[in-house]
Amino acid sequence: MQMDHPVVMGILNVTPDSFSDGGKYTDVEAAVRHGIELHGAGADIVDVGGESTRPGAQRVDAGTEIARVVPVIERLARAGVPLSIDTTRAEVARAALEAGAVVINDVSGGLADRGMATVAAEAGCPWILMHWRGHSRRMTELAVYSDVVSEVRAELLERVGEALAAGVDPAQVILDPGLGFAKTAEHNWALSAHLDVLVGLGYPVLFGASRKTYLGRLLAGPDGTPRPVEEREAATLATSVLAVAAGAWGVRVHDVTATADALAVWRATGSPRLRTVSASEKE
Ligand code: PMM
Repeated sequence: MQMDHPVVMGILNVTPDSFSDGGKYTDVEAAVRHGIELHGAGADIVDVGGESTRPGAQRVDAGTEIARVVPVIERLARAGVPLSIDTTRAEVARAALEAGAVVINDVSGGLADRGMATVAAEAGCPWILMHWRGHSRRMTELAVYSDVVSEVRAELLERVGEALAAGVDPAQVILDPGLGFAKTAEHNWALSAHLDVLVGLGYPVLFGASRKTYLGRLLAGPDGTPRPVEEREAATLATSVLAVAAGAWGVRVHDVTATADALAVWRATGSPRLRTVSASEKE
């Protein structure tokens, strides 16, 4: 699949309980309409998910996940929309690929279901390996690092090693720092500031900050109340442009129109790249 950098991935959660768009697209018609809208607005790929990964979320079974995503994927694929399947389950990924998805987006990087590597290797499709330490229920207690950037780098490399050993083509590997997954706001900011470390691994890097809690905290009102989810778009755009300027291959976002506009500005400015300032230069 040929996709020009930077890639815009539009988010389509077919779940009743995702933190940002939960409940909006649970009926197939509404989900298909929104997927077509995202594609029309400039999404290179639409990411369909049937299980919420927000902190503390309860898991659904594979059958429920498949029943949520497959009818939507079938219809959108028929309409010519390139699709990824956001799942940690091999069984769901397989059903989604059969229904017409062309990319696996696995927030567990293959850790949650060791069968995922076989599905990805057999399909020969791109596989997004996100940094992850455990399911949503346990995410908060797992957010412990002495050096988040080097630990995320090392843990992602382990995931890549396992994927390649299972026969996955290195050209199909895409990495993702997993903002908000077993990470505090401080961890997310450190990973954003040092995205070049992950980019330097040589694999495309996807960056997914869209509307996440740490942006709400950054923009909290004087009484400490986090900025509501629907008012985090300007901050999301800033993270997306900075990530692309730091070398990210793509961004995963809710508001595709605004993202496409912001990236048009970045392109018109000559696609500038951030220069990493080393510690010695700072002193
Ligand atoms: N974040 C969420 C879900 N899936 N996939 C990737 N690759 N990267 C992410 O950061 C990511 C993801 C959670 O956010 P959502 O509830 O808005 O989908």
